[in-house]
Amino acid sequence: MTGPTPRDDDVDPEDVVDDAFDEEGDDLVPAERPRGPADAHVGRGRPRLTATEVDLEVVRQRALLVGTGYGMRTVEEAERSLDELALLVETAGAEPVHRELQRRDHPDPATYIGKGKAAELREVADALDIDVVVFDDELSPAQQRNLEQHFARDVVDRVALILDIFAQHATSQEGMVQVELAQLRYRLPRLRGRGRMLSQQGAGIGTRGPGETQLEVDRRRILRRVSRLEHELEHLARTRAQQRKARRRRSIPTVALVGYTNAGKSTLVNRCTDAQVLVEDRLFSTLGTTTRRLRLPGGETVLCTDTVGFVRRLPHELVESFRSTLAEVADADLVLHVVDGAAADPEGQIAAVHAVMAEIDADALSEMVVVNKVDTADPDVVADLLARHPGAVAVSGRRGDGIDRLLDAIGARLRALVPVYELLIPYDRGELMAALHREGEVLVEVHGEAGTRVRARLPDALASRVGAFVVA
Ligand SMILES: Nc1nc2c(ncn2[C@@H]2O[C@H](COP(=O)(O)OP(=O)(O)OP(=O)(O)O)[C@@H](O)[C@H]2O)c(=O)[nH]1
Ligand SMILES: [Mg+2]
Repeated sequence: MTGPTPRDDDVDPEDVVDDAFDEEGDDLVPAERPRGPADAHVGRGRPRLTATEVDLEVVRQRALLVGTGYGMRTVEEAERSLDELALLVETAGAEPVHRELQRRDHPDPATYIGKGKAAELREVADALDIDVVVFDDELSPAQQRNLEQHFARDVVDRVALILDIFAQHATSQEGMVQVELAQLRYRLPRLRGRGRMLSQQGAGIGTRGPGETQLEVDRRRILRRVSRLEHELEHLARTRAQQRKARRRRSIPTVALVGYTNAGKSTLVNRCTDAQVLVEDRLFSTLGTTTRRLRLPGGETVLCTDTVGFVRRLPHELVESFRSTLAEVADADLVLHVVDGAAADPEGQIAAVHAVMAEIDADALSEMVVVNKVDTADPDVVADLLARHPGAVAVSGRRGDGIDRLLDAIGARLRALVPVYELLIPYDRGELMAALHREGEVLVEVHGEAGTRVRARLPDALASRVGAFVVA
């Protein structure tokens, strides 16, 4: 790993001199190296190609996109979903060559799109020299198998595509374990029929018991690997939980940025702190988490966490595997929900994010909607979003509009979250008064006969320490 040495999370906040401060060693920014199309074959020691050779790394796979808009109400919604699928395909490194939207209320159990449509698309695939057929909907293992036979090509569904993107982009140790686990969980029920292929990749002599089929051997091997990865992840999750506990003890409020992928979360974190998180105009630039210290205009310090973006129908396997990363969100004091105001359907993206939040039990958190990209968004759309989401703030992470207002709003929201207590502190407990000033926010202080009457906002840890002096 390159880059600065990660600092111990347990350090006293006062000891941290600069504002930048990475909590997860393996999420250090330089580890996420910049990527680009030309990057695919750089640094692999690949010899120069001769004129007759073709570098398959450079020739992009040609993809045929198929959607049915199953479960969607309108054609527009189905079209948008296909647009997004095209972006996902590009992000995965393939080229969307042709798209086909076939409205269907009930998927065909054997082929999803039905025999007739499948035959028609086979011709299209042959004519356009297609390498891979990508379905926008989730296919059952049997459907996928049937379709692969029918097309005589790879058939991939949205879930597999997203898993593939995550696998390509994960750079942190935790991220890689999480993605592999999600892929194995996805593959397990799809093993049948592919069993032989998998086995040939690595089964050694003597691994097969008497009477045991290839499929059972594969299953067993994958299950073993799954349990190893789960174990590893548990260990990493424990470390993370300890870091969070330490943070709680220090009672530094945490703010987590969530939002649809490409909404501009990393841009905002970079703008508000001096973080240098990778920003790119593509889906899933960020897969780990980066936590930075942020000083608000009121002088308070908060920790600000940037993390992985969400997408419609994020595979359940991924949410499951990314639970420990997403726990950073579930544990935050305030969620900044970044919305791309220039997106085709911002409200749809908000709903998709809320669906994932509910899956990780983070839907009860205090949330502030941040409408981003006001520099390019339609002002009417922005006004609409602000009206629909009370307390929302409009900003441009790129240009800097509205950032001061955003920081003020964060401060106000966090202050409102901390309960106010009335206390009577005896004069001989000067150390408690000092703690109230240091760790809480003293609103009123009146010196009386029995001691000092204080009204103050106190974080939980401090409130329990001075609990004996609380009056009515
Ligand atoms: N016009 C405009 N573009 C922006 C703004 N903020 C971010 N962007 C662009 O939007 C793209 C995505 O930005 P990121 O900050 O990487 O988005 P993200 O939400 O972190 O995305 P993921 O990590 O992929 O989920 C980049 O091309 C940014 O330059 C903005 O205020 N205005
Ligand atoms: Mg990002």
